[in-house]
Amino acid sequence: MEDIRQVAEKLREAIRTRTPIRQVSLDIPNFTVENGYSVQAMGLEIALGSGEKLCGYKMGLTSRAKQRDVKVFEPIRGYLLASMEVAKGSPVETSGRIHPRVEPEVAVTFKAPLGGPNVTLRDVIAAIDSIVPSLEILDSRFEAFSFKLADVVADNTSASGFMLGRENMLSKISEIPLMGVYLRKNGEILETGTPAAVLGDPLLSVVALAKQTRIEPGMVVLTGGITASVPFAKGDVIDIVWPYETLTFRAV
Ligand code: OOG
Ligand code: MG
Repeated sequence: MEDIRQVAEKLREAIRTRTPIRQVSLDIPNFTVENGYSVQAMGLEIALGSGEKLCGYKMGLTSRAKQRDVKVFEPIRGYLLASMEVAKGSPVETSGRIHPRVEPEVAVTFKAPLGGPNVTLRDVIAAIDSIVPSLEILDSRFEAFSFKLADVVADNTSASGFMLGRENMLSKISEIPLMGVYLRKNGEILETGTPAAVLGDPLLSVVALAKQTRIEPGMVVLTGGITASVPFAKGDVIDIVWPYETLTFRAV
């Protein structure tokens, strides 16, 4: 489809100008999920061409809570750029974003390459460097944060930012699915959840990803939101509280 580059450039322009666009599927009625992944790949190519660095991948819509959140009921994958990372404790910029949201996730970093159609949970565990609490910042480039499956895939799964904790939970690997997490906005608890919400175990999300994509040593993978995402605006303070670490930021 010759519109692929055009759609990718429109999405990039939406990020640059902080102006939401119409859902692609409204204007291209036969826009498929496969077309969405082609747009996503083109977007990555354009980003790399302008000096951005790929630092990992993300899975999305891997929990029922998230699927209900955006009314799309299938897991999706996207990519992470180094420029998306916000250092732990740093403020999160709202000025470059359209309608940001935040969600708690489990993140995994890798010390060995991983990938292939027969990857197992055992292979994933052998390749892991660390498992850390994290949060993802989403910012759909579509009007009203509203999209179909193919649209959100094209839009790199709404990826906009992420923050990693420092507390490696690898030694507690079997406890992770039942480790509680809650999200506070300005002191008020808005969401609570457990990582088991993500496919029973967030590491199964990595298995699914590794079957589709090669993960390189040093990369980070976000396994998918555990709860629904929470919108935030300038001045808000967000805390994501885990048993071993709290991630906090102020939106500026
Ligand atoms: C789509 C991205 C989903 C997750 O963790 O489920 C996602 C969205 O909610 O805009 O990142
Ligand atoms: Mg997410």
